[in-house]
Amino acid sequence: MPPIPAADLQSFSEHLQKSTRILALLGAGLSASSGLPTFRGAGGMWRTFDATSLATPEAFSENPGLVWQFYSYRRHMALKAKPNRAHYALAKLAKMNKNFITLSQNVDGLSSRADHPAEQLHLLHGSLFDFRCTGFYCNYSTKDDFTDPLTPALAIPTQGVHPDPSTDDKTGEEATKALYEAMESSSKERTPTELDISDPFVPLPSLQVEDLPKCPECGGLLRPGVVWFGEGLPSQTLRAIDDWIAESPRIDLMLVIGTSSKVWPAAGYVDYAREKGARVAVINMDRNDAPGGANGLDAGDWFFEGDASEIVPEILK
Ligand code: BV8
Ligand code: ZN
Repeated sequence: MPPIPAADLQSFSEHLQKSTRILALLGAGLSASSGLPTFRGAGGMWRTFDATSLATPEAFSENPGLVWQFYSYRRHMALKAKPNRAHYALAKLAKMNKNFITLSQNVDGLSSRADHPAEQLHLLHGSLFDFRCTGFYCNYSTKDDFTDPLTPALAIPTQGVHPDPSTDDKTGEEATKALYEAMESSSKERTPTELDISDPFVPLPSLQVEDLPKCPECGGLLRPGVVWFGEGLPSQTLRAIDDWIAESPRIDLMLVIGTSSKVWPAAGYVDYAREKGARVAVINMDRNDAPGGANGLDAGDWFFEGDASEIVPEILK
């Protein structure tokens, strides 16, 4: 990574010291160095599917088995991943400054696992580890369920052998375990974006609803507790953020880290911050993905080019 220009680092650090009200918007690029593929980079494909086409209520109602395999794969990947230095640096800043809040688009749970204070971390798009019941009259939901696999049929790899849940036949489990170990060892050599632990050319078994996670209260089908495209963001989260913004006429600094700023309404928070006087610091591998594009930054803003896991700890120290 090229060194951060000293003048930028200095002017940013001076402003950071003077800032109290700070807002951060996090995207998938923050977790890239933890080995989790981003949405729109090479990793934005899962098997032969475009990830964004599976993150919709329509995809789930059409083929819940396929969508659950997609989310089970991402849960598995997120559980294997570890928070990186940027997650920890942001958590440390939050502990030092109660007036610093973080809006994360990420559902991977890594900021929480870096001990980011929960009351200062707003998950705009939910979490891979939360569930909701799809039963019309049922309000069952659960948080922070890290079981993997959720059901035997969702064991990874999802093709080939998987234990027959209706019998106590252990051979399936042994074979899956062996496959798992073989896959684990092979995955070490592969870079994160290529890491697709289920071979895209082996058709996935079509899972029936009975293979999928069920509601313990009404027996209905559970869904991942994430916000799909076309769904509203959690109103309680939006209200908490609006209250923080309304608390004061000022926002001193906004950090925009590892996001293509293409998804709304998340991307819109930069405008709110600017309206309240914030200077904006963008950390991204690609200047074109700065809010408003390569020429979208104001005179007092910063663009730090490179890997968030290296830059964020550097500029926040
Ligand atoms: C809604 C959960 C209305 C699921 C996700 C205007 C206003 C409101 C809505 C819209 C609007 N215009 C369009 C819409 C519709 C839509 C939308 O935004 N579409 C886009 C594609 C145009 N928005 C919605 O549907 C939202 N809902 O508004 O509904 C409504 C209101 C009330 C009632 C009913 C309905 C819901 C959007 C939420 C969708 N769910 N995730 C899941 O994860 O499976 S979004 C998904 O994209 C992820 O959360 C992801 O985080 C997010 C954003 O992507 P990024 O994080 O930015 O990731 P990306 O890959 O794009 O970019 C990575 C970046 O990192 C790149 O810039 C790259 O250069 C950089 N990078 C890579 N490596 C590194 C790095 N940077 C630093 N270091 C590195 N190492
Ligand atoms: Zn239910």
